[in-house]
Amino acid sequence: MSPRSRGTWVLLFLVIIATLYVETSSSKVDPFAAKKKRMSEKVRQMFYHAYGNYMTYAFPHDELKPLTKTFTDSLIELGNLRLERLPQGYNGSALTLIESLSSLAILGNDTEFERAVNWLSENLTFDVDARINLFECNIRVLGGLVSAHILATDSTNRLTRGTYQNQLLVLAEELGQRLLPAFDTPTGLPYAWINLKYGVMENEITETSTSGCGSLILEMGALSHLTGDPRFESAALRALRKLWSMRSSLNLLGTTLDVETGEWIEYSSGIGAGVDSFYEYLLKAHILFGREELWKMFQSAYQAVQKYFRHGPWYHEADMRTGRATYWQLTSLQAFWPGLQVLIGDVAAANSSHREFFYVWQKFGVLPERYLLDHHMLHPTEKYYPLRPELAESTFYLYQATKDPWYLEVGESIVDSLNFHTRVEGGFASIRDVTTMELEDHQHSFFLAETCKYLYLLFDDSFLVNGNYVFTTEGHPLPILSSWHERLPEAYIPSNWTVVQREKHPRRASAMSLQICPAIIPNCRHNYQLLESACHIPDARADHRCLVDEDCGVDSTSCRRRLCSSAGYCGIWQLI
Ligand code: DMJ
Repeated sequence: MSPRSRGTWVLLFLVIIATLYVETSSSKVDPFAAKKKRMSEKVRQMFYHAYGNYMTYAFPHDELKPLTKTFTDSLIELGNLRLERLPQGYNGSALTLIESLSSLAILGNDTEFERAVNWLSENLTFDVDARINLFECNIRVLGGLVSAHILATDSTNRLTRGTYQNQLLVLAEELGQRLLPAFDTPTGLPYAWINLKYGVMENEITETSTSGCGSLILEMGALSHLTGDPRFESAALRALRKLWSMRSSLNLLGTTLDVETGEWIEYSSGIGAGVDSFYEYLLKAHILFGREELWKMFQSAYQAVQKYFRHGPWYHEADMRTGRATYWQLTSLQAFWPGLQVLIGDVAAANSSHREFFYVWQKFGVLPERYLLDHHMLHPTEKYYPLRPELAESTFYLYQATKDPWYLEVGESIVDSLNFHTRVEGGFASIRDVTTMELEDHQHSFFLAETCKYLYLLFDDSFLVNGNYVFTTEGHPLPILSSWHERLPEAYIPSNWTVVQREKHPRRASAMSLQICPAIIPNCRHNYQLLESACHIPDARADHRCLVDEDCGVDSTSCRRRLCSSAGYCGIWQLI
């Protein structure tokens, strides 16, 4: 062999060794890297299929009708089941584009993000005769704008090429000012409806929901911090405090109330429709703004939920006055709850509920809107699935907390179902009836803001290395900044991160866990890993007996996990 060809062979050999080294070392870092790459690519395609069709057939109207390839100006319909008093002159506010901004940022699409920001800056106006739902407009439009403004000005991103001059914040502030008159009630509880041009209409409906009053603080608070105008945060905080003061002696709230009298209208409530994001915002606003007061409210509210609504892994509804069960129903919206539990470190409880929701997803192919647990049947009129994100959201949080690859399987199954059942040529269509899989001509904006985003983040969380974010109830990220905090929660101080035994690498503690229990209990009879829990839940009721260990929570005095005995009672293992 000539020296030259010997040299070629040596070079080839070295290349092969180097390639093998790179492959094995990267698979050591993450053995699921290839799957994640494939799946994140698939979700990216889904997002662009939904987005591209919206831009082609519906923009600048609000939402896409994917079957007929046309549009709906649905901002004025959201939350309005009776569709009464719809103004004729409203032509949409590019709702889906606004909702897509933070997803475009997460996907790293700087060009499209900038194009969208420029269009909105030049064309969007809120001086329109549109009677909108305060809650929906706040989480979708205000949240979308505020989050995108922060992302556009974040120096770690390069989403706009020096052309950005706070235009989104100007729009957000204008919208915030138009929303403020809704809070002008004797109680401080806001009207559910307000006309963007004319304010609260004469003889406006005075009924609103708990989430309608209690899920404004993230967006309004962020707006105050960004503009220096305290009115937005004060209005939202006043409403939240008033709402909390209306709780029963059991620390339960109802579902609907009258904003003028401050009286409850619907006393039954759960963790689903009309209430869900109230719980979510107590915790997330505490994380974002560091308000101790909100953490205390959340703790009491969370314990009451676990005590009065929980039945094993399921959650039913109960009367706020007596705690007695009212409706035994699983609803699609409840599936966000495990994600919230992850944020407080109640991972075991989150996992067991999440498994049940996924079981129902698998049974029907998607999550039906309402399932009657006591009759083992679908609700006769709520058999639909409007592309909701909640199960994907909880799957994302659980994977972040555990890195258990099973959640990647769940995510893949959700992606496959969505593509199989809901993808059409003109976008993604809602399902009208999960028993027949008949489609409905509507692609909700939250499919782009949340469903695609959480699925993408499940498989590719590189966006999160830029910093810590709180995701609003509509999936818009808001960064956790020390300057927005009255005091930084201890869990965010790196020197306070706990090290969990049997893990080589330090793991960041969950947001709240350090306030409650240490993560390691030495000398346990069984060497199981202790999952820290923020709340220590006593048995739900006298007759409640456990089925699995996860039903038992953590003992509040010893901070040790309780286990379920074979006779069905919760207890603590004795030390030996
Ligand atoms: C979203 O608009 C928000 O998540 C809201 O809090 C309730 N659910 C829808 C999507 O299902």
